[in-house]
Amino acid sequence: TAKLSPEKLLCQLRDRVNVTMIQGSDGPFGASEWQQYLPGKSLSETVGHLGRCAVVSSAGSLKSSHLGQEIDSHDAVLRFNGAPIKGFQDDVGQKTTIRLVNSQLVTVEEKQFLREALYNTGILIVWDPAPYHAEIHEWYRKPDYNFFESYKAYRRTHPEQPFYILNPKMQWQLWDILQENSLEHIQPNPPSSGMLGIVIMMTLCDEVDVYEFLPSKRQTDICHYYQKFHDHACTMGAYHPLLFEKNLVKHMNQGTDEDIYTHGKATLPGFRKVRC
Ligand code: NCC
Repeated sequence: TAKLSPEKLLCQLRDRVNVTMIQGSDGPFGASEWQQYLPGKSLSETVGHLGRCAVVSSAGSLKSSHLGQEIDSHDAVLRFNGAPIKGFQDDVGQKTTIRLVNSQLVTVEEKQFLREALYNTGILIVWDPAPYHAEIHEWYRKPDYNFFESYKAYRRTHPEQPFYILNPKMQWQLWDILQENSLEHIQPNPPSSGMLGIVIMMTLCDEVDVYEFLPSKRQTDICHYYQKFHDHACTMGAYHPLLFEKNLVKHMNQGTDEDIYTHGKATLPGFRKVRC
């Protein structure tokens, strides 16, 4: 199928991608043992009405960007996985409102996850690469990474910190739109944390500035701003359909190409501001 106009695409995202967090009413999570763990308030109640928001990718191209002040000037900042702030404030800022983590980190890196102070700031959201359009029950029995016990352990030690589980339906609703707007077949793997975080912020904020998701002139094979590791796939994608995600964001960008080139910055409207 042909690509939709940016306006139509924004409407599709707004109307077809249901950004919800797991609640007690979601099948197996209604069991009494879960009641004490899931946050009482919804995510939008917890964050309130947000104006300008920033999404900070973990790309190596953030290094020496000096974007810290600009990023912190936003009402809310979303970061990913283990992306640190300490020692990198000048480039990535120091505000963290939401941290989106994948279920691999919560299980495989459980020790660090439960111990490191990095995770204790802001609101946590975990997501898991569930099977394509699986029912909640099916996913619950067979998550990609069984992070549920680790989630509970974290909730027991940090009961006051809001910590949500993303409803996995969202990632496949988003994937369907990615596929429909690409001329090639996309690998049937869920979108990256980056793309999920962008859409989450579009539901919460009036405007979303995304940093170094579309790479700037600082583009590099260095995977993360906080590590020495080189891998081209970090920017272009291997498991995740990252290239298609980036094309979609480029297509919807309301900022200038100059802002992408110099600041790695793309600007997207919040869904509240989209008229269909
Ligand atoms: O690397 P990762 O992602 O934590 O990065 C977060 C998001 O930033 C964007 N990004 C990152 C690097 C780069 N050079 N360019 C980018 O655009 C992407 O949108 C990315 O999603 C993930 O998506 O959850 C991912 O997580 C890591 C890893 O699991 C976590 O960092 C925890 O250690 C994955 N790496 C591996 O499994 C080895 C990565 O594939 C995806």
